[in-house]
Amino acid sequence: MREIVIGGAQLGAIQKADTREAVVDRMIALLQQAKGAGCDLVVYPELALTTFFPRWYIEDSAEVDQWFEHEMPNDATRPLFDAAKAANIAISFGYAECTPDGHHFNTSILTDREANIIGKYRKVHLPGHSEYDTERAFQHLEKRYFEPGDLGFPVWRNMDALMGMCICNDRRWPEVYREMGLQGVELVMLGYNTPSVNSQMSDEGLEKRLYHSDLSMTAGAYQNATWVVGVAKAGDEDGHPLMGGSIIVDPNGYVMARAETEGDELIVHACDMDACAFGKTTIFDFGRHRRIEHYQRIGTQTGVVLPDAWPTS
Ligand code: CDT
Repeated sequence: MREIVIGGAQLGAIQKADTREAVVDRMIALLQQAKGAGCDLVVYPELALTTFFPRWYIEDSAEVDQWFEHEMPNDATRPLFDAAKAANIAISFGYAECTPDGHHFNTSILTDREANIIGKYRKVHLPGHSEYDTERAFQHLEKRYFEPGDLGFPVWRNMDALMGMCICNDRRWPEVYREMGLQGVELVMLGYNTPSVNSQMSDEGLEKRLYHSDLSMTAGAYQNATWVVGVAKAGDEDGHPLMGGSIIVDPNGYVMARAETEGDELIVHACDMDACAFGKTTIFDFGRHRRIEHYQRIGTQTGVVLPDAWPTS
């Protein structure tokens, strides 16, 4: 048995005016709770250090820059790294990254139990739009503030397991899990900021949005025989509600732990990485069963190409 006790550290709302330091204090409080619960690894949400700023249309690049981190760790986040090292707990969290040469990514990092960063992922599927959209009830400007990730979907060896990351909207795309599944992934960690309402369909209920989130993660887990840990930033951020629904999913697609609130909340499960082996060596033994000669479109075609026109009779 290769057991990793995993904590999903859901964060409640972060207001525009909240400082990084105040958020890091909340993250450390969850880390201490996780230590008490025996956790080996704690997963925090997407853009964990700030409000979900892509809802705001900003033209001034200096104003945009305030949401980005130029190094990691930095002065604001070092106390979290120090606390994680002292607790001997590996962590993963998301933040807005500005690289030394000025590129902007929606990024997640993964550490080992000594707080060394051993993995970095940059969000590939950026939802939303890049210009102000008058048709929407609120803005979702990820395509304005970020470039698509340039690192693919790597999988790292950490804590005697094979670990990968993705971020929020990525969780809805089966290609993401399969890219990692093809590297033998046993644990996919992801954070999200998902608005509780659909900016383009006001009558869509929260229940449906939670279902789609669950559906995506449970299917990804089952079809790749991997654990999936999905962690929300939730709650009302300056009048804009984000849904909760953080879950830990086992390699059969069952939800083993689920957040009950939309606030700061820790969910915990003891995850046996060896539980991935059965699915990976039977129904989803990729080496024996995949038929890549029939999958050409997946790697070469982005949008839909319809078959030939209907026959005319
Ligand atoms: N952060 C993020 O990726 N959120 C998206 C909302 C999409 S609506 C434009 C999500 O898929 O949850």
